[in-house]
Amino acid sequence: MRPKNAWLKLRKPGLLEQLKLSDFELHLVEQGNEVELAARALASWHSRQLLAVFVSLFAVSSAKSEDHTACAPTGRSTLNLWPCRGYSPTMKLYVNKTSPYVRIVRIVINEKELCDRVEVLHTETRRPNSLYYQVNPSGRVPYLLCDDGIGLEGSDLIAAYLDHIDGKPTLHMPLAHQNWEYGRLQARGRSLVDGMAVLVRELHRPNNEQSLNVIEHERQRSRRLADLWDAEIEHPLMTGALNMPQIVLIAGVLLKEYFPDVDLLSGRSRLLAWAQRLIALPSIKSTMRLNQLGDRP
Ligand SMILES: N[C@@H](CCC(=O)N[C@@H](CS)C(=O)NCC(=O)O)C(=O)O
Repeated sequence: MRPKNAWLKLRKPGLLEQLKLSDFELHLVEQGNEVELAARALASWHSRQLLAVFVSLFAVSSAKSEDHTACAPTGRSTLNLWPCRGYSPTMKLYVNKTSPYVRIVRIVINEKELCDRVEVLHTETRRPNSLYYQVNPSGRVPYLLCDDGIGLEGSDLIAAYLDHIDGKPTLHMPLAHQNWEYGRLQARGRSLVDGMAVLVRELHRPNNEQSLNVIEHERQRSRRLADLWDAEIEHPLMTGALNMPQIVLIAGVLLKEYFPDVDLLSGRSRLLAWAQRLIALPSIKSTMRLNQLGDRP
């Protein structure tokens, strides 16, 4: 079989029809799975994929596939999300160790039982001339390289993509009129995470480069927002089935795993009790280093 035919079937079926193929070639093209596999293998020659492989192998510091056993079973049955039967995954998720945005995506991957379909690759952000910038020019993580070579940036988009991949989103609610509450809570959680990300970045710059104004501004913002959450954490959307507002907020709270100086839980007993309930969930626990918060109310 000329491999081009398999590619055409997937990408340009109209063109394929115009080709003169032998019966044998037609049989192969019509066979389905094998053809899709061949087409996928060819599609993987897409330059970004090649580059990604290169970066994974040579450039990304401590590049190694994450141990997939870290994926937490949630008890839900696994659905066949992939158009191609028997096809092994090629989605790649670029991460660093500490990012709350990465944690958001990793919780979603666990919840959706997609661990064996997403390869997790560690990179080091904010490094001059990193080869990672050739995979994702913004240099940010998380970054999801889909199997067709399209890259998605932004934890909100990646989480939505992965939640919808099976056509049965469980973590997102459509922003219809009655769901403004859901949108409001998610935005407030993001507001907290965004501020804390700025705070920890500033705190970990060399002393002579730190801005005390920024640090103080973000510290005060995070305290105000944490107080608000402590008062509102028993909202039904924050205590019911796991959803994006909860995932975003817990990712902010869990920043303290790596940065103890941004603790939101001490002295906020409701928020602490809520966080303790959430970290008991396998999909969240498995993203943690220590599996505990170590706080007193
Ligand atoms: N809004 C983005 C934020 C992503 C982001 O800022 N990630 C940080 C890590 S916490 C990063 O990659 N920083 C590297 C850099 O700024 O070069 C998201 O939701 O994913």
